[in-house]
Amino acid sequence: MKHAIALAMAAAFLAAGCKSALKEEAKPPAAGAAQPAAPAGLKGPFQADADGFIRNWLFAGPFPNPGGRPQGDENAPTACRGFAADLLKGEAQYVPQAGKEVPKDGGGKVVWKAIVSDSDTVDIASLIDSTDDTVIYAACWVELEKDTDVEIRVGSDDGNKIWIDHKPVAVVHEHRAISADQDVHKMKLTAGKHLLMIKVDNDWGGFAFCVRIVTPDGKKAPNLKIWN
Ligand SMILES: [Ca+2]
Repeated sequence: MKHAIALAMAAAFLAAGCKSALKEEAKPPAAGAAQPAAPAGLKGPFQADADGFIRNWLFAGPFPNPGGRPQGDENAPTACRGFAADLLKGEAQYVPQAGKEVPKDGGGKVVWKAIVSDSDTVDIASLIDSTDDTVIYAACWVELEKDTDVEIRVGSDDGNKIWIDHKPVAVVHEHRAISADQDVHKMKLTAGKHLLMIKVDNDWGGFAFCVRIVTPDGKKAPNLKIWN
């Protein structure tokens, strides 16, 4: 069955003064959808924090993201070519792993590494030297003991794309400051490990993301374990 793509543009963001906003929400994966096999050697299990925020991640970046919004003109169209490009040469099928190398176009490479954030929000700017016009990937394995209705709640500065078990969940191409729960993705996750991958882009200034996994009442998902 084809996934319905919902496009929510303009009005809310224009009202909020954010002139370049695009949100696309894909239908979330159904319960029982195929889960990719977790590679051997994952580290964990780690606990999400008390509010369900994930602090243990695999991280790869920075990659170039040229063509962002020209400074001083918030109505200008954005290009953000790194955000648009598939820098992993197969994002939707990609299985990240600590130590895995990603060749960069034009030479050089980025190596996936395990990181731990000391707060709810992963401050990407503290992890890399070059933050303007760049994009990064982060990923982890989320394990649940039993089938659970969850909300994956995301915040990002600036935009993000997110995949669960290789399936696109949302594309949020906004230039914005971060706050918790900016995007809420409702889905049922089956028992076992699920691969969560997020791509975050930055035009300029702050560069950060946060992801938490909660039940529909906003409480940390029960028996949630994180692997990287
Ligand atoms: Ca920013």
